[in-house]
Amino acid sequence: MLFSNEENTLPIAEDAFLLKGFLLGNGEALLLALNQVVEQSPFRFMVTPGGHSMSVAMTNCGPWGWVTDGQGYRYQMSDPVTKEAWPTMPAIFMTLAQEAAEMAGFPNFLPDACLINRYSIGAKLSLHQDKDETDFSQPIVSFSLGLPAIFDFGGKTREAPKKALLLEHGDVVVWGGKSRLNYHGVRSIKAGSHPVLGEYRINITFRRCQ
Ligand code: MD3
Ligand code: FE
Repeated sequence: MLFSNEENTLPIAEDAFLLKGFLLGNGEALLLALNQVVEQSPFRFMVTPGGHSMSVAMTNCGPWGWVTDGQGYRYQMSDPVTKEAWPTMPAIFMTLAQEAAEMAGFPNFLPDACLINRYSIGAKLSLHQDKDETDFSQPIVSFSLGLPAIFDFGGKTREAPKKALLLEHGDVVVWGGKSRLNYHGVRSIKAGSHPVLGEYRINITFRRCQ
């Protein structure tokens, strides 16, 4: 049975929910689909507009992909490495993202972008806001797989107090409405090994960017 009760839907903040273990049972199918995406558009270390190489390796699937380079942060329809369209979003990604969004109170989520982040041990994502999208009424859905991470969930300003959240293999978070522009970041991944993903954490985020 696909997990469908409410006792694992944990409120984090206004309009933000942690769906604990939501992906368990679909792990293998998700990883198979992920491998097909990565075969077509491999993980790469993008460069920030300031010239720093990110510690998180990234790729995308779906119509639009998030990229950063010397020109800035943006969504684009072609992969700058392959010069081709991004791989199609696997049906299992779309289905699970929509089910999760619906559980969190966003019944009409239709993502057009899917960013895949790969963290090796020591990789981190500094505190930031997600604001390269056009419609902030749409939520962001995030899948966590592999090694655990401590996620810092902040407020509307960089200085606002932060709540630390443990994100583990199989967890999904849905962020929308009043939480959509909150600052957030991922602390440096601790050494460890996951039975399926080894020394990696994978995070897959679904967004409506256009
Ligand atoms: C909270 N990724 O790719 S997504 C990102 O674990 C990113 O790789 C994180 O932040 C990761 O931009 C976690 C969780 C997330 C996404 C959007 C948010 C949290 C958010 C927007 C508002 C508040
Ligand atoms: Fe983010």
